[in-house]
Amino acid sequence: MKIIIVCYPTFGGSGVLATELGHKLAKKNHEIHFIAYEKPVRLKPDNKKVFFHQVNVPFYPLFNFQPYELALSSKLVDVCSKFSIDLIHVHYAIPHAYAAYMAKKMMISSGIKIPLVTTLHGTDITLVGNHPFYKPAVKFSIEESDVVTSVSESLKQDTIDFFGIKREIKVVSNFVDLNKFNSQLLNCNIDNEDYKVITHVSNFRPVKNIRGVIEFFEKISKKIKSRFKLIGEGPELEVSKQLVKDKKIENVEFLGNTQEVEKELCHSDLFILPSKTESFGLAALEAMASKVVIISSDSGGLPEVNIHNETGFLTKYNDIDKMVDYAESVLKDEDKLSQMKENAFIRAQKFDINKIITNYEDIYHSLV
Ligand code: GMT
Repeated sequence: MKIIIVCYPTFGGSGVLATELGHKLAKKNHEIHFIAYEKPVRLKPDNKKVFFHQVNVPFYPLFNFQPYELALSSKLVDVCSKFSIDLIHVHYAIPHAYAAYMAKKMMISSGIKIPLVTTLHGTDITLVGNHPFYKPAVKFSIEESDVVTSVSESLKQDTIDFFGIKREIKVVSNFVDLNKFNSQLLNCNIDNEDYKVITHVSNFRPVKNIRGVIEFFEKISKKIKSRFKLIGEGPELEVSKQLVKDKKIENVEFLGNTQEVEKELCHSDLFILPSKTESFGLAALEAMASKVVIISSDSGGLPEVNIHNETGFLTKYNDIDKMVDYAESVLKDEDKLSQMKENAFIRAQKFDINKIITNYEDIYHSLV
């Protein structure tokens, strides 16, 4: 099948998931055309079945805001006709689903009918999408897509509640490529020093509760000899670095964006994700695939991924003291730590890309 994937090209979860989906589909012999404003960060040029088409928005001084949706829908029409595309799959509703709806309409008038699949990822519904400035357009494009998927049951429910959507929404969870996170295949040398490694991965947006992340390490490092690795970049990165400096917290490393998060996770014991809202928590799933215990808030779809007392611990939002207590209990007990690490990996297998991808392929086949 010839499929267009529209996504954000950044390190954010939706872009990462869309790119990994495209790679896997290409390995299964589909022809994949990525469309974005830049080359997606995880896009690998190693498959002849993968193409990238950049959306350019020419600057014109009359426009206060350059019309990205317009350029995207024109690019969609162009790529569909040049490559005889079978289906468009957009990731993140704003503005991708809206632009794709317009492209579809434009093509119908030339006798071309292309189905549209929209995958909802999280903040497009829980934070940005339901703002009154966007809500009618987001609701409309959800209702007009041929199939809508959401990455968790929780996000599906939020979509129904926030937008009053009555149409079917299929849940297709986030997935992980287990081979990529296999410490043996990665030749991961775990040193036997007597400190524990704690990791956080995110795009440092306010929703990730970075202050909570730092407070957690400040407190746990007073109880357990540990090191902290923070991976990613975003609006709260500089504030976080300053906070660590001001509080004189030691053994903290900010690693920035990395293409090889697996090489950091394979040395980790614990992963901290105290987000205010999290539709699924792909970063936590990738940590679980690396046999890392998760301490997270119980918001959104996190309880569908991290199982309390089994793969890690869940607390109410911003209950950092409770998170520290749980972390201490597991980091002090080697048997419990190895059991929970193993449990995390077993749970991650439920979200193996090879299982989940067939759900998307079934959807595509039902439409084409
Ligand atoms: O985590 C982010 O802030 C990025 C965001 C995105 O859409 O790029 O991630 C969302 O989508 C991921 C992939 O489906 C989910 O695993 C994340 O939980 C979700 N983030 C939030 O809901 C905050």
